Amino acid sequence: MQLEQDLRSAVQENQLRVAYQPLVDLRTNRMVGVEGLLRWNHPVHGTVSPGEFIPLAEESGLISHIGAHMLRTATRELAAQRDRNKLALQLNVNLSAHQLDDPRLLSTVREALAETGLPAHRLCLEVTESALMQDSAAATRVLRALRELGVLLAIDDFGTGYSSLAQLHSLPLDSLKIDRSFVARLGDSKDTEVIVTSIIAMAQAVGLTVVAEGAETARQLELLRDLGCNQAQGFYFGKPAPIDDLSEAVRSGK
Ligand code: G
Ligand code: G
Ligand code: MN
Ligand code: NA
Repeated sequence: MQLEQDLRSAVQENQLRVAYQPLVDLRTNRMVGVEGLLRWNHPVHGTVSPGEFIPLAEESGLISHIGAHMLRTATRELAAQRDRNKLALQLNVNLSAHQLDDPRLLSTVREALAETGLPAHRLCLEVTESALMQDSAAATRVLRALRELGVLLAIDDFGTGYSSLAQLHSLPLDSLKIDRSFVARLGDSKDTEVIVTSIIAMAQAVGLTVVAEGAETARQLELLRDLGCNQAQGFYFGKPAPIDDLSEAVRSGK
C-alpha cells in the first residue's frame, strides 16, 4: 500500500513533526505542561492525522520506530524550550498498545531522557484504558518498569472503555484524563455532570491528578473548576501547535 510505503520514508525525510497542546492548572491558570501530538506533513496529501497513520504504523510494525522518533523529538524540543525560556514544563507523550508490548520501549525511554537531559519526572506517558485492558498483567509489568525509571503515567481517554477505578487502583498511575466526550456535554447534561463529579472524586481519592480533555468553553472550565478538577487541556487554551508558538498559545482562563 502506497501510504505505508510513504510512512516508511516519512521519518527519514523528516515529515513527522510534533505539535504541542498546553495543559493548564485550574487553580493557578498557568500552563504546567504540554501534550505532544504527532503530525505527518505528507508531500502529496498534506497533513495526515495520527488517527489515520498510527493504526497503519501498528499494522506494519513501524510503530516502535515512529514511537522512538516521537519520544526523541519531543524530549529534545522540550529540553531546548526549558533552556531557552526557563520553563519547567511536563511533557506528555501517547503510547499505543503495541508500544507497551515492545521489549525495546524501556531502553527507548531511558535513552531519550539521557540524550536530552529532560528529568524523568517531567515526562508523562499516556496509555488508553483499552490498551491496558488487552493484557492487563503484562501492561502492569511494563508500567511498573517505566515507573521505576521515574517517569509519570497517565490513563488517557478515561470513560470510553470498561475499566473500573478499582482495576485502575492496582496500576501505578499518576493521573487520569477524562475523555473529551464527557467534557463536551458538561453544562448541557446533568447526567454527565454527575458522572464527571464521581470520576473526579474517585480518582482523587486514590491519589490521581485529574485532567479534563477537550475543554472548549469558559462555561466548561468554570464547571470543571467547581468540581475540583486539577488540570485541563483543550482548544480554549490552545490548539496543538509547533513548540515555538507555545508561549503565545496560552490564553488565561477565567
Ligand atoms: O492530534 P489528534 O487529535 O489528531 O490525535 C488523534 C489520535 O492520535 C489521538 O488519539 C492521539 O492520542 C493519537 N496520537 C497522537 N500522537 C501520537 C503519538 O505520538 N503516539 C501514539 N501512539 N498516538 C498518538
Ligand atoms: O486521544 P488523545 O486524548 O491523546 O487525543 C488528543 C486529541 O484531541 C488531539 O488530536 C487534539 O487535536 C484533540 N483535541 C485537543 N483539544 C481538543 C478540543 O478542545 N476539542 C476537540 N474536539 N478536540 C481536541
Ligand atoms: Mn492523549
Ligand atoms: Na485522550
